[in-house]
Amino acid sequence: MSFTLPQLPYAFDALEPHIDAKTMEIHYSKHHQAYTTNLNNAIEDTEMKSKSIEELLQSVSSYSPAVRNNAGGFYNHNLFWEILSPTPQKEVNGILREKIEQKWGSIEEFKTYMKQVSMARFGSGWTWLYVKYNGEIEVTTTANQDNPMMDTNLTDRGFPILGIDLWEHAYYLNYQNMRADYLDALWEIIDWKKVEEKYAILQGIL
Ligand code: MN3
Repeated sequence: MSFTLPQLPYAFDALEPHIDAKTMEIHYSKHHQAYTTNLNNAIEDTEMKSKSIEELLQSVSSYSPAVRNNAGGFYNHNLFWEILSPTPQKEVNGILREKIEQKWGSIEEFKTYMKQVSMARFGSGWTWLYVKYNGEIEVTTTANQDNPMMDTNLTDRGFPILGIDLWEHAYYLNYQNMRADYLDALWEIIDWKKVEEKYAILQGIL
């Protein structure tokens, strides 16, 4: 099958002032579209066309760098748009809250740790809250368009439930070099309801 750019679930200007309309428009209709198109081109006329995006990522070490980069870019941005909202649930609730508090002490300490990890990523990449195969939650950062599902990732594998895009294309128009300000602003539009839903689905699988 071919992969299709998903509909953005809100207008380009819906996340202002935290993410400006022009950044959203370029990020979605140029960058995300390009990952989607390039992924489809890379798998055309191959056996990869019969695989889901998750299957491609979980065996990505067998494929070309074009598949790795564009399958990652396609999947990562799908997740990113999904967990952002103009009307987010800003509080973390339920079992995910308990697990975060157990591991990092408090939601604030968790956010501080996410920021620290994100600031330490040199160049482009992502920071993830993800669920390991043993069911534990963890935070990691990956380079480029990699993510924890990829089998190139030897120590940190699992399923992402929250991803933060650290590429300059995600924030440069509004924040220039101020990655820290962008990271702080994201908590205003991250919808924990969506993250909790993803966590709950994995609870049923793992
Ligand atoms: Mn991006």
